[in-house]
Amino acid sequence: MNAAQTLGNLASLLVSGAVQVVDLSGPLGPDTPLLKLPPDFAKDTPKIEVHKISEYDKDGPFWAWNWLKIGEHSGTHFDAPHHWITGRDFADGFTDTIPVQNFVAPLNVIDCSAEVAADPDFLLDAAGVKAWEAKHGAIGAGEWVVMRSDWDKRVHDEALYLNADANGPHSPGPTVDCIEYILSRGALGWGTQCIGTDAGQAGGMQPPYPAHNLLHKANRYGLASLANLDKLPPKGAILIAAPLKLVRGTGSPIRAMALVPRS
Ligand code: 23J
Ligand code: MN
Repeated sequence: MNAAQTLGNLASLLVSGAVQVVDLSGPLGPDTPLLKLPPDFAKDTPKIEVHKISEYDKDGPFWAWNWLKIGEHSGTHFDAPHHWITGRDFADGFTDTIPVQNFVAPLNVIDCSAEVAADPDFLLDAAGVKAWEAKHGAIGAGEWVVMRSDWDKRVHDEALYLNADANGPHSPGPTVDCIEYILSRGALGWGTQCIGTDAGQAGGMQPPYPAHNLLHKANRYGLASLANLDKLPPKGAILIAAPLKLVRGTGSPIRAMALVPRS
């Protein structure tokens, strides 16, 4: 089947509802949980602010609109290569220069929800990814790999979502060899349902924050705070995840969504 026919079929399937669109973004507003870095780094992303300009009143009798104060790395968001020092030199590593073809791609969903329920510091390693591939099929070049942890069920409560104690945050993520392995398969990027692409304890890994370090060194991308991965098949979905075209942006909130066959 040629591309035009296939796209035409997809159009029909979207209109009929045989292909459904699943919302993979969490709510974005003043209550959205935000990353808190260790105290040696004083600056964090400020809370989101929504400022009303008018709402059918003296400042705008017929119109409602707001202005926003919002960090690039807030809520469900995209990490661009320039976010990390290892990715600093890619001309196409900013939100406005990444080729848009990369914003629509096949999605592999690795379900770690049972492991994470038993241990919030659970780490997915390369052996775990290979075991998943043996069951569900190989991860192909140009495809996203995301870790399902069901951590989005905590997002209504920042303390529950960050899950920090005196030893720092406790949330799941990838090992160094996990990221090395998916990059060796040609993955487009790595996503999680937690505040960042790395595990809560990843500052102590070698290299520190390996998802950030290795993905962006390879000019690849990250996704954080994804929602509703429990509504997706392990393989077969198509992810649409596009950052705002922020000039020299290092990341951006996204409305992430997946195309899935109706079950
Ligand atoms: C800055 C420093 C460390 C981390 C992060 C940002 C993120 O997780 C992020 O949002 O990219 S770990
Ligand atoms: Mn980020």
